[in-house]
Amino acid sequence: MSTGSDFPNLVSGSNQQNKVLVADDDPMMGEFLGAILEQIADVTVVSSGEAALKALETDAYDVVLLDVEMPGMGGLEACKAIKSSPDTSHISVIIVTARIGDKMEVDALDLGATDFIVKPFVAKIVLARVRNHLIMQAQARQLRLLSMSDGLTGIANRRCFDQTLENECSRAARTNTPLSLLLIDVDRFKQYNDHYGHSQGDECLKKIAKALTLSARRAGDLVARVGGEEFAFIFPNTDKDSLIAIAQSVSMHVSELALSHIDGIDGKVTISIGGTTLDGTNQPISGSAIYMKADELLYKAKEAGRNCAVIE
Ligand code: GH3
Ligand code: MG
Repeated sequence: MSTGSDFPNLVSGSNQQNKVLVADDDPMMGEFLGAILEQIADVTVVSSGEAALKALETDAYDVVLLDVEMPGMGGLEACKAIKSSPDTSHISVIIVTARIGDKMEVDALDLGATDFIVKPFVAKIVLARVRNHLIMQAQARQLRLLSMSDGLTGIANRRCFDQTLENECSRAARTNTPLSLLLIDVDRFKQYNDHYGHSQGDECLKKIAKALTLSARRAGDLVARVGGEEFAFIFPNTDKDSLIAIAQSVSMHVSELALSHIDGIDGKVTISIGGTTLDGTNQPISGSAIYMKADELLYKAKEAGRNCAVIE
């Protein structure tokens, strides 16, 4: 039997991230599948469709194995629920059944199931199938990560920022909580490039990005590179007073870099900041509208002489 010992390298360098959920009402079957799959993943075994959906609410899984016939919610119904929720639709669902037939197969595939395992099964085939799905999930995860990160600095990119901002605007309106945004633009960066060269300009942007990440401290905070020398923060559940304090810390972290700039203000690389807050009682607003507002305030900071923040 393959032990899957070469698997961690194939997928992610560690099998920590590979999580499999098994739902089977037969405790022996659940235990057996768990023992097989433990070789390649962290496995959780539950005994119903309802328990599987509950587990998915609190933990992220890559692959879910669902027995078809379970008391209450069966595997096909659970598969439908998993595939119709945007939070879980990316998960590979494998239907485990003793009664495979054309109709069952078509129904399950129509519901979004990715594969079948037919009972009685051969352990090494189960292992190989689940391993292949875990590899595909790891590749998809890698692609999602790449599509959301900025190639130069490694922080989030504009696409990630725009999506997150729309989601957070909706959430702020739904939950009546404040939402704050900061836009940051490096001052006189064209002169920096002209004097020090483009590749040193790139290094400067990388250092600034790293310094900015020090101010994105809470789990929901996001910092992104949204343009050439423009960065932006999203701070969910953050009011204006907090935003003002954060803007000060952002400026402080950049000035602590003490990057020389021959044409810069006081001979250093500086930034200008525009920031705004939705106070939680506003009407719902789109991401692009709050972004435009912050951009206007950033423009005011530039007009005010640069190296300052305008927060309204
Ligand atoms: P201001 O203070 O008004 O912001 O002036 P600025 O010179 O920073 O602004 P401007 O928009 O005139 O120039 C931005 C410069 O940023 C020009 C562009 O070459 C540079 N830039 C944009 N993206 C990159 C990048 O990825 N790497 C480097 N090195 N430079 C970049
Ligand atoms: Mg600039």
